[in-house]
Amino acid sequence: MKTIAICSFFVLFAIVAGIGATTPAAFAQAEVTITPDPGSGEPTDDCIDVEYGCYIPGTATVDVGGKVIFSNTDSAAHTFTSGAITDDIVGLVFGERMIKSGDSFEWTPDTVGEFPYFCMIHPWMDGWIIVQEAGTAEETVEEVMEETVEEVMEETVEEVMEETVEEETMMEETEVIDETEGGGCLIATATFGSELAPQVQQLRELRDNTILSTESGTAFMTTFNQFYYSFSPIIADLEREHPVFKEVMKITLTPMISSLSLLNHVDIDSEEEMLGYGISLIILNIGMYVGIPVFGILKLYQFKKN
Ligand SMILES: [Cu+2]
Repeated sequence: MKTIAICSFFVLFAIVAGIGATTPAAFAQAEVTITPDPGSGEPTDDCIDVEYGCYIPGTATVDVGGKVIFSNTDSAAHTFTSGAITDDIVGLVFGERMIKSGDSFEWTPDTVGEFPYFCMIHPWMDGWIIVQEAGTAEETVEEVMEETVEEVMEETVEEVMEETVEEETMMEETEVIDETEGGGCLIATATFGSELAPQVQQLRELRDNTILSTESGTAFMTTFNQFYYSFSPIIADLEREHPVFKEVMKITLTPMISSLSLLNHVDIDSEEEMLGYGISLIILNIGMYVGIPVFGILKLYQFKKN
């Protein structure tokens, strides 16, 4: 029995080694073009369910000194921003700007390494770039082979263990997807009931077409997103659980959305204009949400005194 087991293991190893030997070694490329998966800007797109599925290829391998072309062939605007949504600073290596439909930009990596990137507008979109020494066989071929052998061994020895780990990983993945679904409009979507509600559409268009078309607007959105994602899932959940809270949020958000709609009626062509309108709107909102209640309380206080 023992002999058979050992023999079959050798046969298995021989097969795997044979496959490895007959597969021509793939080399990292001097040039690679990355495009967004068409429709990946929609939070309902299938690409979300695939790991690194929203960029093509999701994992790109390129030579040091080679060229990575980020080409936006999708109809929506996207970013190819180095880093991850959870990082404090993103876009340090490449891609801090929005790329409109039909536009592209290039990056020449000068060090070996692995570079994750994502889309600031649609944070569920992410990908990897592996930068290797020129002439090195692509990591994936050998790695996949090794992994196959490892998996077979683990399955026979620690089948139960692996299943548990797999389940946990799957659960984590589902959680991440849940959090990112709804894009930048989690609260608005929960408040107004649907992704397709006019208020949500208005906010999305404003973000994609106006705010992200300038550098200062993009910088603001990045900072805002990091802050916003820290609490928006909690509020969205509360709204779904408590209908009264949802109504309160609806009333609370309406003045802000009305003030933002002012941006749809002005032309913003420069950084100065974006800054000007942006700061004015922030002051206007502080006035509405802080100034008016404070003024009211003060008046009430005076009225009681007299
Ligand atoms: Cu995008």
